[in-house]
Amino acid sequence: MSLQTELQLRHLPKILPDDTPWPIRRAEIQKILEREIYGAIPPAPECVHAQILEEKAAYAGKAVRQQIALTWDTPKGPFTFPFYLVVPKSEQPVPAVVHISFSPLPDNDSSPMEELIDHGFAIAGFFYRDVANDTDDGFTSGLGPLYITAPRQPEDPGTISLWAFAALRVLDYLLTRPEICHEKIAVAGHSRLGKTALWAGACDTRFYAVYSNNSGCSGAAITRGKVGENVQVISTNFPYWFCPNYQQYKGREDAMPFDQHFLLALVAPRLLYVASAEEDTWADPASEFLSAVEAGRVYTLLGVQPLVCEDRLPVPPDSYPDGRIGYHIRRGTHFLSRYDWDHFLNFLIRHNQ
Ligand code: GTR
Repeated sequence: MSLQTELQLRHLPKILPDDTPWPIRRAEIQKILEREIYGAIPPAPECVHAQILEEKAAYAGKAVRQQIALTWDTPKGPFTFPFYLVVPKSEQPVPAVVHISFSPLPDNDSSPMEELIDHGFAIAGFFYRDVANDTDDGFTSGLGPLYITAPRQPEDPGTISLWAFAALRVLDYLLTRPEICHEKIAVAGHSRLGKTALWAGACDTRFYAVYSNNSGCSGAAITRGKVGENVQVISTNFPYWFCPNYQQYKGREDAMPFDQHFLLALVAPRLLYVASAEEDTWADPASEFLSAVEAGRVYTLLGVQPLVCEDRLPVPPDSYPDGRIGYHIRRGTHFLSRYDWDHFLNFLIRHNQ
């Protein structure tokens, strides 16, 4: 079946319904996603303050690794959280990736740090639970009580917006560091943190590239016709990830005035990379891929290359790095692997204008 036929079967709402200029439509789409699914990311503080807690030469002297505490004023007092920054030694400013991470450690199963810096990238990573717990605790941890007042209102942010907010603050700080190339800071995450990376990168155009790995339902994957996880399941199991309004679409995906290709389209014309895993049927590779194809309409409108791919659903080891939307599918299960990082970083290097 051709991709156009696959997409027609999904009955998606149109990203570009009429002649509305893209900047206006873009703002509308962001508002829709704020109102209906994630809640708006809180406003930026006036400034962030950084304290370098520890600094070491690392990885055979190829890089400098720092532990940094970042602080800013919230409406209810100061908030501080730690992150690490690993910068490869270089004469020139280096590109960087903000990694929203499942681990507080720079090196872990999903972050082979020496390999990442060998690609020439600095990595700034933070542990998402240092920002807000990943439990339905009534927004009593981390940033929760500082930005959300009980009872939550229909459009109040969920934890995806709070985690994304922290990524934006790391970005604020990286923009003060002379060893970092300020025009080349990307944001990346896996699974629920892939959803978070997409939302952070969609909302903040200072990120030049956005990477979602296996982000699935309410992330990259279009919801209409999706297999595996759906809105009913995700909004029941993880209501706190989203704004309360999202609950109304349980079992009513067809009533949503959006689908997830809207989220990907907000990244246009910047670099977007979506990765799937063959056995990750909960996330649904086909729905992640079709979303990337459909978001390409906006890339084409803006005069840049969308996803460049075969006219069929992907199978491993398909890898499509040529357009400004890149995609790969690998064998195996739900995981952020070395293979995934390597493909993503090589995609950025390939598009290094
Ligand atoms: C699952 C959830 C997915 C995905 C995953 C993860 O339980 O259903 O949406 O985000 O967690 O974050 O690993």
